[in-house]
Amino acid sequence: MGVARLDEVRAAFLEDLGQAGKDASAVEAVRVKYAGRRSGLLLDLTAALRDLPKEERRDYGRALNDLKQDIGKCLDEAREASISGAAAPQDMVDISLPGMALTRGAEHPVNLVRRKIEEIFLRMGYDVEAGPEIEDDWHNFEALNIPSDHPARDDHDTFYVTGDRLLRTHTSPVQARVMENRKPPIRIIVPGKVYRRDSDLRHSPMFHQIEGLLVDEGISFGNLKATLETFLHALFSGHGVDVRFRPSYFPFTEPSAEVDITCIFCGGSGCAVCSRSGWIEILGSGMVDPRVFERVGIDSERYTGFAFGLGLDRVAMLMYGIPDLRQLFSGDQRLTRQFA
Ligand code: 2U9
Repeated sequence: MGVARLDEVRAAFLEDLGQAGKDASAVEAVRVKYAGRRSGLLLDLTAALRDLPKEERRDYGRALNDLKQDIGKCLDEAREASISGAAAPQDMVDISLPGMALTRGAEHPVNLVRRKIEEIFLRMGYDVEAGPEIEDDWHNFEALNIPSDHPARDDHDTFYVTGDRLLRTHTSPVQARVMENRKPPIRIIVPGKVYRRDSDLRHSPMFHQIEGLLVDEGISFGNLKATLETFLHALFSGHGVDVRFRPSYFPFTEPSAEVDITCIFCGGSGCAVCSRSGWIEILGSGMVDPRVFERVGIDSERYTGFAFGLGLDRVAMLMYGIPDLRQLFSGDQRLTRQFA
């Protein structure tokens, strides 16, 4: 016994550890043999301290502490090397396994509806236009004859960015911009995202609209009716819907009309979807108010026009029988795959 014995143990330990290499279980066995809490060799060496003559104890104790520290350090290093070296099971790549399949996505129902509508209007000679989602007060409200005390302009209803910048609350500012920059005849539809501070079962702070505008000489409410009837018959072609117009009010159109179709679920006899009325509201529309023409620099004596708007999300829900608006924005492929 004595310091010489410690040197022997140090040599044996290094020999054993060298043998264990990067094999994690062999390193663990070496740990148990030397530093095991119940029967490790270091315990015996510590117990031996008591039997030594007093004059040897100091040197022995110091050497023993050094040995303990060295063994601990070597074991830690060996353990780390064995984990990264031999690769833990979860890190192993079995290159013989088949690869991970990429799932095929499907077009979102809102985009399916948007494209159906675009195709119908493209056939009628309309262009598809787009514009900024961050708008200024003029194009979103002022140009459209929306008065300064209108609730839509309130902080509660509109997301303001800075100063007079805001997230557009409808796609109408795109039509205003087109009219500022182009002479009639104008025939456009404008699909896009719009933003309102509204969130519940039927409202989402971001939703999708498509609006249309036709401006030319001699355009009448008769042209509005014929265009929207043609459009709705094409969109709901399998359902043979009837179309009706009800008087309404919008700041940017005069006269204005809401447009209903016979319920596509009950055919007009009345059900839960149409609240037993037999009709489903589908569009807003009207003749462009002359004040709007004047604001965007179009001669309202010479030109007349009509405009309309509808919510794409609502139409997608109706057309595909989606009961909850939030499913449209869930990012869940189980929804989209159903309509592929
Ligand atoms: C200009 C002039 C007139 C666009 C119109 C509607 C009627 C309408 C709603 C339908 C459901 C919005 O998504 S919704 O909440 N829209 O009822 N929109 S007329 O009229 C315009 C647009 C631009 C320059």
